[in-house]
Amino acid sequence: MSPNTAYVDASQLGKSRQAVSQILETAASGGCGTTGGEGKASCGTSGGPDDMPEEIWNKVKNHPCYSEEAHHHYARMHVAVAPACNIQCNYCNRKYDCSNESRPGVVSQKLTPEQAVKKVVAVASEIPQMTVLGIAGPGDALANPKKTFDTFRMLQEQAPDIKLCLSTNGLALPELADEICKYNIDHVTITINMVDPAVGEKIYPWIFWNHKRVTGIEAATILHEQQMKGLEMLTERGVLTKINSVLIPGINDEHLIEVNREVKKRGAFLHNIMPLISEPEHGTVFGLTGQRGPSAQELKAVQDACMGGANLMRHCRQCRADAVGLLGEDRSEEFTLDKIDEMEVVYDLDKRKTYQDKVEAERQAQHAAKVAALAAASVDDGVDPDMKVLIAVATEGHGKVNQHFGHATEFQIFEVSKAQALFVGHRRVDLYCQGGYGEEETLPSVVSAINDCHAVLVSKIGACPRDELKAAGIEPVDEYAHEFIEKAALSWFGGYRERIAKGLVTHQVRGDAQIRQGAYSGTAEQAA
Ligand code: CLF
Ligand code: SF4
Repeated sequence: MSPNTAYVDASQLGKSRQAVSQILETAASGGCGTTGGEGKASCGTSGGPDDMPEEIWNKVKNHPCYSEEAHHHYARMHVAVAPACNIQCNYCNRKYDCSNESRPGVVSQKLTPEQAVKKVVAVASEIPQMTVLGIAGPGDALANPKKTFDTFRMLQEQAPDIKLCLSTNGLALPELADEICKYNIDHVTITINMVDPAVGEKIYPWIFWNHKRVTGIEAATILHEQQMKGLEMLTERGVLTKINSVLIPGINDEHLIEVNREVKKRGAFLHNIMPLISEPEHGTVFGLTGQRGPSAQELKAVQDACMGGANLMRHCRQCRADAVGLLGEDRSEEFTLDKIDEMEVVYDLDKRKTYQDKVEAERQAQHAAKVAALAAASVDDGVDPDMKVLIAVATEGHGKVNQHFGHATEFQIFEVSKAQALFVGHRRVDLYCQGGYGEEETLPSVVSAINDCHAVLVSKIGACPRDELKAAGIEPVDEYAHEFIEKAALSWFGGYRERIAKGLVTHQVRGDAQIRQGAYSGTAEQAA
């Protein structure tokens, strides 16, 4: 077995390689990556105050989903006040959380608006960097308008510094666009998987419209028209919109390039292309009919093909409808209703502001370190100037390499070149360290999740995983412990290039990696 393909299911990767080349061909022959569209070129979500008007910067700078940089430092929470839905998606099983905006397989504690507000205030007093409240299911926020808007209205009165955010499939959006503005909801996510009803028909078996169930192409056409109209109305009203699209190989993979172009035309601020989750045990139509999700490189190929179109979000964690904490961590179990009842809740606006000022200083230090590292990387070293590699990073937040290999339940993936250290995604993994000893059986799945990376940056790593990673062709690196991620990644890359220049290593292109579904998460395990 070649180190570059170790642990990856070959039949799966055969399909994915073909798909990746096809996607790249589509993009090269006129996809949004090459033709652009209206407005400025994509800068991803790593944009800073110099890339956008001040008013927009103020809306996104501490929203962990709308700013990639912010997601290392600021947290969000969801409250599950919206159980009903007005459509059916083939990737959703109503017994589970919304697969668009939540990790499936985890049942939420549904809340009344009053309970929800109490919970938000409790979380905000414990987690001062929690800046955003989202309503993202477990059904559709706008199919439950009274509960959704009551929650936002009451929260605004009690905690005016928290940003309000909602997620919807868009069917009821045009009728509620003005209501959204009334409550100062600055951020709305619309899940748009198609702009062609013929594609939509394969994703949505029915919608509930004008008090009756509508199916087939008619259902997909109505949904499409409502989504486009809703997006345009929000743009006209100055609400920032993010489009979530679920990438379903063979159904809408290449089509998402057109979706990107169309939503950009209508003013979408961000486009978040997420992998389909279709484990058979979730009982979804796609799960039961064997529809596979994309590989890591297929997902990246579609995202790359959309560069130049609507700005891309690549740091989504497909979180559950009652998630609490930084993206990628989940503290919802600390804030169940019975625990909140026992907490002493003090909502101190000044304390929150002081803490957030500290976070902002840390974030600026991270940004400055990145700028300095990029300047150092620009020196000509005689190695291919266009070379790019992927690097996996173990982090607990604060933008630093600060997690032990064995404690990671996900790795952040950065694409590093002389010109940038760009966050391009994350990979969930099974926890390797099981209370003091390494779980050898999980190592192959970890390697498989980061198999397309050249190195993994960690704060510490044991001898056994170190050897296994090396055998798979992935370099374990612990010399940048507690340094800022981009600086560490660029420094490692500089050293790697130096070794190539000296003939100590030969650069090899890596293989594909698997997107791990249903990997360990404390909450999911407890709920099971
Ligand atoms: Fe929640 Fe969504 Fe608002 Fe974020 S999530 S409603 S925009 S506050 Fe974020 Fe979670 Fe991805 Fe959603 S990581 S699933 S994109
Ligand atoms: Fe499920 Fe969300 Fe689709 Fe409704 S919109 S069917 S809750 S995934």
